[in-house]
Amino acid sequence: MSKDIIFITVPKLDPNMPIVGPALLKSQLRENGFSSVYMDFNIYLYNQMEDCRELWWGDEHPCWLDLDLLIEDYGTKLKEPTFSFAKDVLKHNPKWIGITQFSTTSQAPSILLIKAFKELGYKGKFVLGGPSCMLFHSETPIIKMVDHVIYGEAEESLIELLEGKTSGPGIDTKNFKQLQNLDKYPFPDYTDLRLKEYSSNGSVLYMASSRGCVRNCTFCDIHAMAPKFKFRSGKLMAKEVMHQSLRHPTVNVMRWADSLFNGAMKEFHIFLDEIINYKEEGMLREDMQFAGQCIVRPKRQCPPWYFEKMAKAGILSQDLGIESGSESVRDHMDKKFSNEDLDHYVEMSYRYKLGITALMMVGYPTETEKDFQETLNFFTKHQKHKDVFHTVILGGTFIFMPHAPVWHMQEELNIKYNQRNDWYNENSTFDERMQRRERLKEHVNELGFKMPMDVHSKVIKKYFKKNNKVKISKSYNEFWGYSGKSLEIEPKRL
Ligand code: B12
Ligand code: SF4
Repeated sequence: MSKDIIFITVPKLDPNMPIVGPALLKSQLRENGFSSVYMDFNIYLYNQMEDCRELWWGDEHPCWLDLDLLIEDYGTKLKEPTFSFAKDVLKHNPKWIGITQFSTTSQAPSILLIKAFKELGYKGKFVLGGPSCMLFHSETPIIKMVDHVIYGEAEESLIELLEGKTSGPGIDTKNFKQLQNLDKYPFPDYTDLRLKEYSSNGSVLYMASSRGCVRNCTFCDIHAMAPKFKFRSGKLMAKEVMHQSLRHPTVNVMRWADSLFNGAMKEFHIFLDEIINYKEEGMLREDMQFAGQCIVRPKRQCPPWYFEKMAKAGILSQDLGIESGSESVRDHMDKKFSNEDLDHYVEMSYRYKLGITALMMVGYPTETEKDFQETLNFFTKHQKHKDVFHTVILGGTFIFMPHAPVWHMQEELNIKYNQRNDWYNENSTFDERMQRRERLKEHVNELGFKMPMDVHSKVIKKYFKKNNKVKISKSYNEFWGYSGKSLEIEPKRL
């Protein structure tokens, strides 16, 4: 029987678990009378291309970002699995194929798939959606290959598109309507996927309980996708955990796919209380744990009992956007927490054995050498708490994201561009930022903190450094897909 739409996710995504967006859309479509299947090209390739696992190391292997590189370095290996996956999709005889653009890595593999579908004679329609569509502009190659793009949340607009509307909020326009009541929407449906195929062996699943963020950090573009912070009720979140746990008994970690899980404190406490109750009453497995991104809140909002309660409910890991050890850098970023707040957060997490994943950012435009030293000092100071840090993630070095507030501050930050189009000011050049990143990596390693495999400097040497075989002529910023052209249309909210 023909399906209305097949949702496809493409590399590069974490092979541990599927993303939640298409699973949410699947259940929402079913409630509105449309059939769909969720298929994951990312995990399919990951399992088929065992000898190319380096493509999944780190966050952004350059080949996923550039179609020519991808074809040059991996084309022969990709061809067979791409076509066989495309054939599996077409067995459903879909009217629509919908491909998630999760990050700028999604475009190149999506183009390969679209070409395969067309070669195999697919005559239906293509629609794209997902966070990185907000970076599209008139010259984005993939736009010309598809029928429609949904910008922003798609729960309502996708239904309108499938019903035959070809314009309206979010349909081929960055102007979209934000959802007002998240409690209205059904739980994500992952039943099309075989969770055992993921690297976590089916032990981790995502849940989405909020959209947007209570902060407005200068370097972040979350407000382009969700200008207002909206959240589900704590009771419903806890019910979702129960629901997924019954459907997928292998799952013992639920991850929030939220910008932060501690945005709505009242509902978060209700959630924690519900989970503690469920566990005490034997309704939920005792070893169910939770992880996700959260913010460092001011000390006065975080008494010891708050951490104790999180530990009791099973919070396993808190991904904390620490970014910098320098208060003045963080103040410019608008992170809104002091060194005292941060020290308290780390100490309390240590006391109650709540894991921390430290998300760091090197080379923010106001970061001087002295500020950078403070980041080194932060780790020295907390070496005694290192066991609580599950991992320290350095990310890349700072790049300007279109739609992020700092994009519009370039003049006041005295930002200039060199011949290669890499930014610099009196505080750092591209090379200095790379060196700082290396110094931080060495320092953190020497102090004994855990870090994931880090391929960043290898990538930079191979693709960007002078005197090496230079494959890329774009600037570092442009290469990751972040260009001012995305601002041709600034998202306006309806
Ligand atoms: C979880 C997460 C991750 C996880 C990814 C897990 C995985 N499996 O790979 C981790 C931590 C690894 C990660 C990494 C990165 N992430 Co991230 N991440 C998120 C986060 C917090 C949640 C995403 C999510 O699931 N949201 C919930 C669901 C419901 O929303 P959604 O995915 O947007 O889906 C909705 C719509 O987009 C749409 N939709 C989705 N799919 C489809 C498909 C079709 C056909 C249609 C029509 C619609 C549609 O409908 C859905 C329902 O409304 C978001 C921020 C956020 N709050 O959304 C950032 C976010 C997506 N990440 C972002 C970035 C930049 C990154 C990194 C590049 C960071 C870095 N520098 O290293 C890396 C790169 C990822 C990669 N390719 O490897 C940015 C993307 C910005 C942009 N404009 O593109 C975001 C928005 C955060 C931000 N503002 O900075 N990330
Ligand atoms: S706290 Fe995180 S998600 Fe929120 S604005 Fe800051 S960086 Fe973005």
